[in-house]
Amino acid sequence: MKNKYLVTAALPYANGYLHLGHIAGAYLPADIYVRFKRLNNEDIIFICGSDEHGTAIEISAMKEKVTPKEIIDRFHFANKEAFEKIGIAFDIYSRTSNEIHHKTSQDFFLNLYDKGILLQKTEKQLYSEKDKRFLADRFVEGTCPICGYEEARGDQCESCGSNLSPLELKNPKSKISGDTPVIKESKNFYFPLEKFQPKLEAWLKTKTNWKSNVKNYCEGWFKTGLKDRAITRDLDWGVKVPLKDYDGKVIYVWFEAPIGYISATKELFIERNIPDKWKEYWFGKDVSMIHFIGKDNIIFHALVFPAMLMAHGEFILPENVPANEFLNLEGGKLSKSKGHGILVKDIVKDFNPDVVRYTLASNLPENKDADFSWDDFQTKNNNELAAILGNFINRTTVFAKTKFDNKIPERNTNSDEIFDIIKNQSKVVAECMDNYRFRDAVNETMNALRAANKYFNDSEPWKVIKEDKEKCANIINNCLQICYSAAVMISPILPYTSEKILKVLNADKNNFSWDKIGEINLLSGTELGDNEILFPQLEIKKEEPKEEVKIPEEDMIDIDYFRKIKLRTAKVIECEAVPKSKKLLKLQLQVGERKKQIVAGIAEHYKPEDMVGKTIVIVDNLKKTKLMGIESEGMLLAAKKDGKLALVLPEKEIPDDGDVS
Ligand code: B3M
Ligand code: ZN
Repeated sequence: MKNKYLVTAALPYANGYLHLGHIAGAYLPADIYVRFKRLNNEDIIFICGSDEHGTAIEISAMKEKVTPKEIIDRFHFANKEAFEKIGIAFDIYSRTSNEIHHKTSQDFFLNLYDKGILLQKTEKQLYSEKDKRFLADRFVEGTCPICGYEEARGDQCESCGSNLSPLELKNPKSKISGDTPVIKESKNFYFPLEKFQPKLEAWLKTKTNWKSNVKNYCEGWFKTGLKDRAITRDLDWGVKVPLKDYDGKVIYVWFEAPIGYISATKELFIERNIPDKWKEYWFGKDVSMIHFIGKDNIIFHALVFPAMLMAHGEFILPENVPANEFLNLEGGKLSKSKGHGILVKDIVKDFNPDVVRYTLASNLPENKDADFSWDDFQTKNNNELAAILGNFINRTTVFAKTKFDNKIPERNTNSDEIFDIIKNQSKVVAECMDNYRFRDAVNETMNALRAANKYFNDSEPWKVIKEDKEKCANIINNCLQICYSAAVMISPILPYTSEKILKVLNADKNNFSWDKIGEINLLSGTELGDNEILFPQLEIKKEEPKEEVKIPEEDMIDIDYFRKIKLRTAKVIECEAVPKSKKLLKLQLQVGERKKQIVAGIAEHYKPEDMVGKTIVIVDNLKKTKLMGIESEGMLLAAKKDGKLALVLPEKEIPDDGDVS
């Protein structure tokens, strides 16, 4: 019998904000599972952190002209806070940029290197003389050899979806400097995954309880045949390869990121002042290690990382990898990269985090993609949380308040059938939890609460009180005991609401555990706390989709038409107000060798002295005209909206007479 749990949730990249797709994919099921196990007094640790290496982060930094450190700090802290707000209770939220992680990954790498397990291959790679570096994956752009798309990345063409290697790109260019790279040889390490296939296959055969989506996926990989994988890269940002003569190389992010689970466990127990205890979890045969992930990470957690652990020896292998499918938003895919997801940090600002958890948990993409919609969110709040759970707690406590002096009334029977119903239901829920069927767990939890409401209705305390106060006291005592059971039972899914119920019951969290469900836990005579409406009605206003603003067909011009308009830079050498005009300024311009005069309607926004010295953009070939009797030989460009006006100016210094196109 295993009696310890090591639960991990995928380390999110620290270059974007978490959205609901992430939460439904990995973190919420993991958190529900861990909270449930904690309630059963299991010895469990819950590990996560930011994945802070990889080219995506370096590219983001480059685009924003900041250091990668700035990017990872921004997103690490933002995501840590978002997790806290939505109630994901990790034991540690570490980061792979930490020293301890670099050291742990390097030691792991050296262990395999010393055993002679790693392969070395010399390969041709793109190198930029100008940038003085190799251009891995996303650091090059060029024409896709398959579809001809001109901005294909070195690892993938976004237009046709083909996987590419930088060398396949036609006309490659550095994304850093635009330089045309040359081909240079470079030596890198490979992990011999192919050799591990038989061992992995045998091991996976023993995992009869794994979800079929995960097993099928792995079997698909076995059929194609596993390939050796490069585990070092010619990059700057990452964990340095700990060997002489390997300057300028780092360990591939997907090799070191899962080792992050180990580093974070070490860090956790350093924090707890028992620095050696991490070994109990990573080496102990009595430990179940469970990796919660989204489906795009299956290969790394179900095949590559286990093979790495096998190669290293000593470490335990995962007991399960309950990967989820994807969550769609109102029909379209929720994706960080596409940027149209609902961000965790935003939704928890506007709504009760438990309602978010509940909506996601009751509809997790466990076996197939699922959908999040605001309609569903509102329905879940109003018709389930408020109508079933909120209603039961509220009607019970209000009854006690008005009829029993806001105290838990005395009971004079031991138990009642309703306790058996609730206890049985807790067993059904536990069975779902143990088997990673969290949607079912939510549904069965609600069934327990439906039974509780039915008990209240069938017992008719509002009638009984008129005839037999003692009997009514029993009913209400029962209902309050069930409120306590409900607080325990919902706590993995709705941790904030559970706390609120305990407050209303004036009960503390001592002895809070799963086996208390369906028992008598509250003392008669206890004064109740203030009641509160747990789930106020929600009415989410829908934004009407705006009609796409289109330029009318008859307004469209072709390129030849546009080319006739000669736009040029010009320098303002003199400027004065036009007498008797509020709007007009007269400008003298230098356009290369030429001088010209224009009259422009900008006097309400610019003073003459502001204009002198500016390089502006003009329509140079406009026919002469007169404004208030003054000749104007062109027109300057300015943007105008809502009463504001701003000149269109070149973004950096440029001589006059420059062609603008
Ligand atoms: N950072 C990928 C992701 O966020 C990756 C997971 C690492 S888990 C070791 O989807
Ligand atoms: Zn393509």
